[in-house]
Amino acid sequence: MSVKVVLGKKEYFPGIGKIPFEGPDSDNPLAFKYYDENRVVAGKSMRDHFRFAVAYWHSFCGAGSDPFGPGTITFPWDHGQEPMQMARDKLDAAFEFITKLGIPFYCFHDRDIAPEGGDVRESWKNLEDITALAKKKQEESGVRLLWGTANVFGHKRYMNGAATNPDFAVLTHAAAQVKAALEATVALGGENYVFWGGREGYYTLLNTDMKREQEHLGLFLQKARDYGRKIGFKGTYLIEPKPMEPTKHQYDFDSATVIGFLRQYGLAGDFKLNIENNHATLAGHTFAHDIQVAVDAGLFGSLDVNQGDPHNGWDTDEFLHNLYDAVEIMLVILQAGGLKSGGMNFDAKRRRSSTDPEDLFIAHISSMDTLARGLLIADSILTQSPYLKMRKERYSSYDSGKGVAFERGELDLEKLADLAVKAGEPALISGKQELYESLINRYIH
Ligand code: XLS
Ligand code: NI
Ligand code: NI
Repeated sequence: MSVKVVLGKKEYFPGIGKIPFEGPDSDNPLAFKYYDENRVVAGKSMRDHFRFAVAYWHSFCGAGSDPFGPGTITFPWDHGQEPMQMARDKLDAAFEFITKLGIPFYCFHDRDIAPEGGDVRESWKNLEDITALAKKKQEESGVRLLWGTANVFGHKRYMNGAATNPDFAVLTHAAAQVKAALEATVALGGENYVFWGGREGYYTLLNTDMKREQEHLGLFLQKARDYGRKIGFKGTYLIEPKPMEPTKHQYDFDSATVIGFLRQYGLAGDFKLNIENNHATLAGHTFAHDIQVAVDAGLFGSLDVNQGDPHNGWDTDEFLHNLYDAVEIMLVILQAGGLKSGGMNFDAKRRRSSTDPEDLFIAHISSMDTLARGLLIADSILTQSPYLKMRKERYSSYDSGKGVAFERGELDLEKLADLAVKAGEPALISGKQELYESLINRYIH
């Protein structure tokens, strides 16, 4: 791809302007069909429902390499210049992309935006310098930081983990990175700060003291939380569950596991969950399930939207394009009262063979449209269909008589058993799964 220079300013995506909303009848791949940022649905604009964010690492760093071959995508901001110059060019390109797409937020790891230096101090300086530039870019464009994080899994020193590394010296380097990433997040007004486990987990129990490693993780997160609060971070800390990859057994396995961990270490007041579709499915759950688990615990924070391939078990990080998934999650999110300080971050990459610059736009547009359609359909199901009534009806035996007394905790086991003796065998009540499924499908049109 070529770079255009207009009035001394480089344009990294020439020929592509601001992405317009053209409606469902449009054939233009570079226009929104359903995502109309100002359209109000269920009392909120679409912009506010989704709080979409671009993931810096996939969109501007990952050039498509896989275990079988190197990258395929040529980034015009990467032509062998020295690392800090490349970071500055990449920042320009990123803000051009985000602004043209009309997405309100972005997310990054420290190493996505600024290169690792020769030692801790140089790495800090690099991040500080780029943070100052990013701040200007945010002010000029109105784009905001949904969350920052530290990449404490890529460098070889983290091969046995970061906060759970058996070597204390490695843990201190993770602390140095998290400290600086928290400072960058605060400087940029980040609304959340994410901890994804990275290599916090194990490959074999033979060489692993799991209890000790998890205690270290709990302590590390407490210290990180305290430092963030000390420097003025008022946002939400988020843990992102994932069951496996890179380690065989990641400690932050799924929503339920992380909720237990947060409560055990006294973190539940400051931390919530950042849930990712492809991680939930790797854990054997649906995206909707893991979101609902977090909602029910009062710990639903934010989402990494993507999807896996239903026919294999890999973390393929595809752009979410499955409408059924979108409807299912929007049903859960709408009933939960929507996203608060969280958002929907596109933790997704275009396929290795999608090498045209416009493919990065199309990938985001397609996913935003899928989710916008999911919102419209879910809203109709909730407001126009008998869905909620049907589900409530299933539990109506607890809404009167002895059922109410049970829910109030007034019936002991003996009294409950007496009721069974008196009433005899209950009539079978159908769960009606197929009826629910047909109802959802009727609204997908
Ligand atoms: C990797 C994770 C990662 C986090 C941020 O699987 O999804 O990208 O979102 O560290
Ligand atoms: Ni992921
Ligand atoms: Ni993620």
